[in-house]
Parts: sequence; structure tokens; C-alpha cells
Amino acid sequence: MKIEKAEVLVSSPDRNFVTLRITTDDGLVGLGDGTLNGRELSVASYLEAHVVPLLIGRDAHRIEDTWQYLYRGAYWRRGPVTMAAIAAVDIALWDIKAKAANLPLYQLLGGASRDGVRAYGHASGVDIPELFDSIREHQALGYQAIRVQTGVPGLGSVYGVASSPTVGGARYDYEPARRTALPVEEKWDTAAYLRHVPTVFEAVRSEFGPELTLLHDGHHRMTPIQAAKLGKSLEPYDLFWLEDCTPGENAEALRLVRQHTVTPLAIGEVFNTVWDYQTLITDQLIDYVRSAVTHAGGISALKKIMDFAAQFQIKSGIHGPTDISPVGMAAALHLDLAIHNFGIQEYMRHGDATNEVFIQSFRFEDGYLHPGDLPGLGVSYDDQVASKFPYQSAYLPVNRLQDGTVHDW
Ligand code: GCO
Ligand code: MG
Repeated sequence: MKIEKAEVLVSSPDRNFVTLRITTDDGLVGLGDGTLNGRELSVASYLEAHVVPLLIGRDAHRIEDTWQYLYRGAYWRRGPVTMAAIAAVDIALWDIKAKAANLPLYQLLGGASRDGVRAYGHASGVDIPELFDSIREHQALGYQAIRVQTGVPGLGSVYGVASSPTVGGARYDYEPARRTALPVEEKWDTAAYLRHVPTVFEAVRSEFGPELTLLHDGHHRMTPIQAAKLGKSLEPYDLFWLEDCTPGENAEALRLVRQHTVTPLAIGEVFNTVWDYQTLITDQLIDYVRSAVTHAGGISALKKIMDFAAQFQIKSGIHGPTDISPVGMAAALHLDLAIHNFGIQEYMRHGDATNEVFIQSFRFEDGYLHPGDLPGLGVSYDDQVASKFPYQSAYLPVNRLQDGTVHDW
């Protein structure tokens, strides 16, 4: 089964997506996600110029060999662009292999380890009443696990908080593609945030009770000692996890946080390989692996990270915001269903335009996702609809402290 064609598809239904479509000489088609939010065209051009020409004529069944060929063969290893490009190939080849076997992909990864995949959604509000409404809307949709983010008094728009009210009572999309020529800028004050967040969780617990599973994302903004303080101050509210409390580059920061708090820690959405996790996993400094299939080099690579993590009782919390395409989400769901050390799946829900371009077969019921039982990933791509949504320049925001210093966003 030889690869006959590989096409890089860039479209922008709600936001930009980079999709790789591989076709074999016996007519099977596989899809892969290579979307890197705000830097999409770098992956598209890496694929077009340096990957597609190497794929033509290769045996589509040799997934591991192709992965190693692209990773080791480039000499320049790792990095978000390279690893998203390799992921796109890897996901597309798994899609093809499962279609060739006429099985849903999770069957090739060991079969289902559970009936469904528990998902968490994103509730947010500029203030507590708006946040409560958002939590209730998520509960009405079936979510039993909810991420909580709010505005911070004195600051304008901040990460994780929807800028517009709920659309049709159904979804908050706080990070629509910001289709601007330059990134928008936000203001940040960590001290104000640290004062505010525990009061938010106190209010949420007293309104919604002890059973609701709650999560929070610090989005890389704290120093180790600030993160330790936050983790400790949130202990009474029993979080499922505190995510990305410090910037991802320094594993030792989490050692310090760990010494001060038993709030579970999650990190990894900006990581690219197992090497980013080496100290964090072997020294048991985290509880959840947050990588996306798309950004960690694909299904093959994330499966290896999760098998490594399993030896240390560390679980998965695969990244699933709307900038992961439905193809990347489907890949996550098949892996979630199969691995033993599944923790939780982020599920932010795509918009209507995205769902028109990417036709999906997964289901979401009572807070649980299932990838469905179509052969392969269960996602197809509608070129005609996609042609209505050409690429548009879009950036994530840039963050500045009150005095104008650039800070982590
Ligand atoms: C999350 C993430 C996202 C990222 C986004 C950047 O936990 O879902 O933090 O919200 O900000 O993926 O592109
Ligand atoms: Mg995050």
C-alpha cells in the first residue's frame, strides 16, 4: 500500500486549521492535524516543502519507520513546527491503517479500556454571577467536570474568559481566531490574580457543592513560589488539577511547587516530545500529561509518553481546545479510550463552521465522549465547504504587566 498523494489543506472555518490528507494507491484516504495556533503557515510550508516530497511512494503501513525517518532524518529535532508536521503524517497513517483493517482506530491501539471518555469543559465569566451561569450551562450540556476561569478585578480581558456572552446557550469560545494583522495586547497583574482566585473557588464550592469536578489553568504566568502559594490556597476547594502554573521550560520549578502543595499538577500543552517530560515523570513532579496528539508528534509519540507516565501512576489529560482540529480531537479520543492510564479529556467544542468542514462521528453524552465505530478516525473533510473559508492571519494575544513589560500569556 503505497502513498500516492499528500495534500496540505489550510482552511479557516471559525479559525485556521492545517490538515494533511494522504491518499494511497489503493484509494484509502487518511487525515492528519498539523494546526499550530497563530503560526499555522509555518507547519503548512514545512509539510509542503520538506515532508510531502519524502512521502510519495513510501509504504503507508510503515508508520513507525516513517516517524523515525522524519524525526531522525531531519537532523534538526523537536520544536513545535517539526513535531506538528510529523504528527500530521503519523495521525493520517494511523487513520489509513485502521481503514485498511476496517476497524475504528482504538481497536489497533489495544481496544477499549473503558466505555467512554470523561471530558471537561470551559466555564468562564467576567464576574461570579456570569461564571455561575456558565457553569450551569455546562452542567445542562452534561459536563460533570468543569474548568473555571474568571476576570480579575482591575484587569480587562484576560486568558480563559469569554469576551462575548454564550452563543445560543451552547458554548463559550473565548479564543476565537483573532483575525488581526497584529496580536491584541492584554494587561496582567499576578498579585491581583493570586488575591482573587481563591475567592472564586470558595464561591463556586459553596454554590455547587463538593462533588463537581473543578479544574483551573494558570497559563504559565506564575513564578515557582507564586504557584506554590496558589496551589496551597486552593487546597480547601479540592481541584482536580492546577494546570500550567509555571512556564513549561523549567521542570525544577514544579519540584518547588510540589514541596508546598498537594493540589494535583498538570502541564505539557506546549511540550513537543517525551524529553520535555523526562524529569517531570521520573521524579513524579506532575499528575497529568497535557500534550495534544497534534503537538507531541502524533499518536505513536503520545502513546509512548503515556506508557512511560503509566509506570509512575501519572495520567492523561489530553489538550483539546478549539485550536486542535476535529482530526486531532478524534486522534485524542481513540487514544483516551484505549490507554489504561487515562485521566480526563479537555473538550471545548468546535463551532458550527468547523463542524461543517470536518464531518465527525464522535458522540458526547452525559459528560462522556466516544470516538464512534467508523473505520479509522471517523472524520472526513469537505473540500467544497472548506473553500468558503480561506486562511486569515490570526494571532494569540500578547500579555504585558501594568508597567508595559512583556509577560507570559
Ligand atoms: C487549554 C489551553 C488553550 C491554549 C491554546 C493556545 O488549556 O486549553 O491553555 O486555551 O491557550 O491552545 O493555542
Ligand atoms: Mg492550558
